[in-house]
Amino acid sequence: MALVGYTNAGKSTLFNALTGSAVHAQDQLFATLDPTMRGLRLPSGRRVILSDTVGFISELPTELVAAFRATLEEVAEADIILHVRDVAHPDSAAQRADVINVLDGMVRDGMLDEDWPRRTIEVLNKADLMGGIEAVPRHPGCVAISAITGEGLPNLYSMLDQHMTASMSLTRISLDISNGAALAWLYEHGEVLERLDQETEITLDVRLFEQDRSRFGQLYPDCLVSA
Ligand SMILES: Nc1nc2c(ncn2[C@@H]2O[C@H](COP(=O)(O)OP(=O)(O)OP(=O)(O)O)[C@@H](O)[C@H]2O)c(=O)[nH]1
Ligand SMILES: [Mg+2]
Repeated sequence: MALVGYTNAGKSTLFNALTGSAVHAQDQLFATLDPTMRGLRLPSGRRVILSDTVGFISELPTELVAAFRATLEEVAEADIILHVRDVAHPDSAAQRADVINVLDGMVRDGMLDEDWPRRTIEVLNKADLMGGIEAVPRHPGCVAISAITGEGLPNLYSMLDQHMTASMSLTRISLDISNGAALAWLYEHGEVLERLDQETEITLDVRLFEQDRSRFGQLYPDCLVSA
């Protein structure tokens, strides 16, 4: 899961609120220079890895654009992208368009899959400056929060869970009982719903993201994978 957004939108503050870590949050441009990753457990018990990224900005000099996009590799690999927006900012809509432009540019350069909007949740941050989450106009696929006060975070958590369930598919996998590595991989990357241990093989019903399903097929071609 990756956080993207215009600079100063509150990505690092949200990162801290979700993971309880103290990544540098500052009211200045480009407070985050290096991407940072951290694991967290959703209230549902699901484990996810969250990465903070550098802030986007309009009018980035052309020669820096490629270097900037290269820092966003985590975004390309993320199953879920959280687009953090400062809804209280007067240029909020233009900032949103700038971020979308950068991501579309990555698609044109072959760095990002064109299905990124389907993997994206818009997080309307700084709702406290608008008088609370109820005062923020609602759109489908968006959730209003305040990373500072924590208001709206339960809604974000449940949206994440819904999104994850919707974008994972249930897969039946059979593997040899001696294939401990494949078994461990599935527990690490998927949600094992059923497991049947037989004499020579283990059959599992696992919920996996599409990307992980194809990764599993490449890593363990000997295992039988069916829809
Ligand atoms: N009022 C209010 N301020 C917030 C909220 N979230 C973040 N901020 C403030 O906004 C400023 C920027 O926050 P950061 O978390 O550093 O923003 P960022 O998106 O990580 O910025 P870059 O790393 O520079 O791209 C800080 O002063 C935060 O305290 C919020 O929900 N409400
Ligand atoms: Mg930051």
